[in-house]
Amino acid sequence: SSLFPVTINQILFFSVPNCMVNKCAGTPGIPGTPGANGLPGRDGRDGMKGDSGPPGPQGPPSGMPGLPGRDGLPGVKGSQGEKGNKGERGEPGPQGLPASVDPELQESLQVLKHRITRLEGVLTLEGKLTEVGEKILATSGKEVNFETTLKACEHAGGSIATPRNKEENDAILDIVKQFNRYAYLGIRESDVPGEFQYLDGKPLNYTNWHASEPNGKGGENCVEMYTDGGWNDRKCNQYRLTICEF
Ligand SMILES: *[C@@H]1O[C@H](CO)[C@@H](O)[C@H](O)[C@H]1NC(C)=O
Ligand SMILES: [Ca+2]
Repeated sequence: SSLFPVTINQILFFSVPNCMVNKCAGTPGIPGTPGANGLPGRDGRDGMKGDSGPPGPQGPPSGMPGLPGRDGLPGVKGSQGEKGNKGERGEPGPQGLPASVDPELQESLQVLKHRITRLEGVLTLEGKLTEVGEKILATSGKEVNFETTLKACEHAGGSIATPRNKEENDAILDIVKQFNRYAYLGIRESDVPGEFQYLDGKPLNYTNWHASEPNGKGGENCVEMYTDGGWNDRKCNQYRLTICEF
């Protein structure tokens, strides 16, 4: 803005003709002093938009809460809970066929029978099992007293061998001979000396006493089988071959 007055002066100085009037000779005058500064000019056009500034500080937590964020990743599986109470009994199922006409059941029975027959064959072959009528006889091969024999047979789910006829006596005898050991029988002296009975107190309907036996007269309360199949009354504390019936 300071150029403007100078330019005006120069224009005035040089544009005034030296000889426009009658007398035009003489020396040019000294240029005048620069005029005072003019008024400020008008504002220029707006400049280019500047870059955005840094984010401002976080405001006070007074605003409304924002919308909930998205669900996070699923967590680790928890441990198993406690067992619940037993539920109520359900409705009965449809009625099945009678066992006698159920083909599946009959088939299973045949398979079982066949298996058991073969197992019995194996055990019989090894001398571990003797079948006589409805009974199965077996020995542990151990010699123990009468009380222990009773317990051992009961523990195995059977009872001490008790011959109720000649056939059963012979079957027990087979085992006695095989081990060449006497065996106690399931027979005991009753309260009447010299009178023997089964362990359930019922009277004997078969006996095979050896000659001159029983002779204990109340002093021999148990009965053992000799290796010829004959019976002898004997004290109960002897060690005899354990033979059970099932
Ligand atoms: C004795 O009775 C039983 C049944 O209690 C029977 O199995 C057995 O064969 C009978 N003995 C004799 C010799 O009749
Ligand atoms: Ca005797």
